[in-house]
Amino acid sequence: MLTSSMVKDEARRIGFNLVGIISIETLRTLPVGDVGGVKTLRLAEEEFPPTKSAIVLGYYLWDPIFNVHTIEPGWKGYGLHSSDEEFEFHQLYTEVIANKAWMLADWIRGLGFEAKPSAGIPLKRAAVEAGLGCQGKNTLLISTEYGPRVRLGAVLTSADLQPDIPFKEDLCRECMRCVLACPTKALKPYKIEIKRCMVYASESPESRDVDQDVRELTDRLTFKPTRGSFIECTICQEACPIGRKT
Ligand code: B12
Ligand code: SF4
Ligand code: SF4
Repeated sequence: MLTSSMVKDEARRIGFNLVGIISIETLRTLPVGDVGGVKTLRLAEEEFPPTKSAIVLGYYLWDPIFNVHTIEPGWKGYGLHSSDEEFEFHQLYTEVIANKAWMLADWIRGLGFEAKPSAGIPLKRAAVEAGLGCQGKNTLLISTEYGPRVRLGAVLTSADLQPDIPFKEDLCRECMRCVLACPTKALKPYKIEIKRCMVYASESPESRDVDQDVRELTDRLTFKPTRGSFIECTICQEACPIGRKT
């Protein structure tokens, strides 16, 4: 037998800071499809047909270096978001989450159930449904304990687990700090103009659909530790007073 509480204990032992569970019925209600040419989000069952539950996971980003992004040689000339180009890039937080999510999936498989990590479902909405927090005015998942400074992941499983209660509160209230802090004015409350986000611009160095002012601000404000790497913008995360530790 596998219970939600056993899964949560193991996820925390592996190092996840937030854990919640949603049912297949809820997974079917999450919005999927193309997100501004950046990623195509998919239904959990498309990602992993045996899915009966998703374990939604949050990992606290306790050091800015987690946001380092490196692109393998040969990338120049290809935006990361160009749909018809092959490229190889690495983000430290993605590697850490994937590694830990595989540890949880392997543990579940060892108990006789099927399980697979997924980064392809809409993770912010999944996290709200799993009770981890609300979506803030910067559109990110805001948890009471860590604010937006968490990276999200999920493990899909054939185990039929007891789901959590969705998060209903709006933690932002009158606050507007993230919206006002964004240098490129990419944010309106609860909405983002994707092509004005400096993360999109950094990941698409050759793209012509990035406005000139956004390109200039990205070049000026994005820290590049080496020729082939950059630290993704986190200004709208850092601006948030909720869950700030330092
Ligand atoms: C595409 C994408 C991007 C794109 C587009 C961003 C976006 N907001 O969509 C770009 C490249 C710009 C981007 C940038 C960043 N990203 Co990103 N990104 C994603 C990805 C792949 C999908 C996001 C998505 O679902 N977009 C679809 C849109 C429709 O969803 P939405 O923003 O939730 O829109 C809803 C709201 O606007 C809401 N809404 C609209 N009006 C209103 C009104 C009210 C009142 C309310 C309540 C809601 C509401 O309804 C919309 C539809 O549901 C996810 C990974 C994943 N698999 O989920 C990571 C993800 C969201 N990104 C993440 C992060 C951290 C970032 C960055 C900080 C970069 C960084 N340093 O890591 C920036 C932050 C920019 C920002 N403020 O959003 C994390 C977020 C973690 C968290 N705590 O939420 C994720 C989950 C990745 C991860 N594995 O952790 N990202
Ligand atoms: S990541 Fe940076 S550029 Fe993008 S919305 Fe947040 S503050 Fe603005
Ligand atoms: S900075 Fe303020 S408005 Fe933005 S997400 Fe945090 S609490 Fe909400």
